[in-house]
Amino acid sequence: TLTQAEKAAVVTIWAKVAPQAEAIGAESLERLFLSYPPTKTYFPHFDLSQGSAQLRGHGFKVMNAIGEAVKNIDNIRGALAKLSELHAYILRVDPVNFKLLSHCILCSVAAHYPSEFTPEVHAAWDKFLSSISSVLTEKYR
Ligand code: ZNH
Repeated sequence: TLTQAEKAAVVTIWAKVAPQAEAIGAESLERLFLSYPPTKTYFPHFDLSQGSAQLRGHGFKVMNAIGEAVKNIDNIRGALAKLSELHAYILRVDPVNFKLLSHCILCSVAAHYPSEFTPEVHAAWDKFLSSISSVLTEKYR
């Protein structure tokens, strides 16, 4: 669980990211697909070319879900319950991929907000993304 200071750091950096959610989300997906090509197999029905409408739309949805988790930082499990079921029972995304996407989101945020991205913010955001990944993969069996 996140400390009060970590929660505060997450909320602060999210305030910067939120208005750019679509751009940051799409960039994170581009980084994911370029650095870890096997992840593309989950999106056979998508146009994955840079800046495509589907990439931007999906990037926005992913970042929006992260925004819900920020708003409900004391109850991430409750906030993402539906998404957790979707990923476990329907999409069946291999849990290792959550670490890869989290890393790519971390890189996008760092690249866009270098001066805000202190070691403390880095650590807090990393821990927060891990909590989200745990929630989204906990229903697997
Ligand atoms: Zn996921 C979907 C979020 C991860 C794959 N996703 C999705 C959505 C969301 C999300 C919000 C939408 C839903 C609806 O529509 O209802 N994810 C998310 C998050 C995360 C994730 C937050 C983390 C952080 N995913 C992921 C991964 C993968 C995925 C890692 C692989 C690689 N997803 C996916 C898919 C889908 C989704 C495939 C479906 C898409 C379409 O549209 O089709």
